[in-house]
This record gives sequence, structure tokens and C-alpha cells, in this order.
Amino acid sequence: MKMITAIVNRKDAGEVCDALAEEKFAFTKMATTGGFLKAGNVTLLMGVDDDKVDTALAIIRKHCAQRMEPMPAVVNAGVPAFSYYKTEVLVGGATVFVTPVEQFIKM
Ligand code: 2BA
Repeated sequence: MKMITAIVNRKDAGEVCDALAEEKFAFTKMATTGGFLKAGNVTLLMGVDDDKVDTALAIIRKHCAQRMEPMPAVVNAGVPAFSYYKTEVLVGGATVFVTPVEQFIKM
């Protein structure tokens, strides 16, 4: 078994969750906040049998889009006025960690 931890854009979360539920994947959805943009995102925790990991990743990939997000003023603070600086940053599709599960216990 593997634990898939998937951080997804909140705009994609509904679609991803619907598609995962449709394929009978079990998951826990958490409201989280990105450390850089300090914007809300969604983190999914999924315990997945080894032979289903690729299917789960394909669903996440299919429903998570890359998009430009505005940088909050505080991130740009300190940049000299009138100089060029980035106001948007590329986010996503999804940031995914796949880790081995040593034990899976329900009690
Ligand atoms: P945030 O930390 O809010 O980051 C949003 C986007 O800002 C990132 O998109 C990346 O394009 C950019 N970014 C992040 N840190 C940066 C930095 N120090 N300098 C310049 N640009 C930076 P993604 O890479 O797609 O990440 C989306 C969200 O996934 C992140 O939101 C964070 O919540 C999570 N994440 C990404 N990498 C992670 C990691 N190594 N560990 C834990 N969470 C991670």
C-alpha cells in the first residue's frame, strides 16, 4: 500500500474528488494553506493499494490544471518601486508525494 498526499488547487478540488469517488477511491480532504502564496489549497490523503496508484495519479493529473496565480503584496514587499518584478506565479497542476505505508490499521 502507498500513501498519496496530493496538494491540489482549490479550484480543481471538487472535480478531482468527484472523479476519485466515482472510481471508489477512499480519501480524506483537508483544507490547507500554501506556505508561499498563503492561499487556500486542498490536500488529499489517500491510502491506495499498489496496483491502483497509477490510476489514482492519472485521475489527479487529468483534473488538475496549471494556472497563473497572483502573488500577494507581502511577497513583493521590499522590491524597489518602478523596477520590474513578477506579479504572478505558475501554480500546479498538483504537488504529489507517494510514500510507502508500513501498516494500515482500522480499530
Ligand atoms: P504555495 O507554497 O503557496 O506555492 C504556490 C506556488 O508558488 C508554487 O506552486 C510555486 O510555483 C511558487 N513558489 C513556491 N515557493 C516559492 C519560492 N520560494 N519562490 C518562488 N516561487 C515559489 P506549486 O509548486 O505548484 O505548489 C503548489 C502548492 O503545493 C504550494 O503552495 C504548497 O502548498 C504545496 N507544495 C509545493 N511544493 C511543496 C513541497 N516541497 N512540500 C510541501 N508542500 C509543497
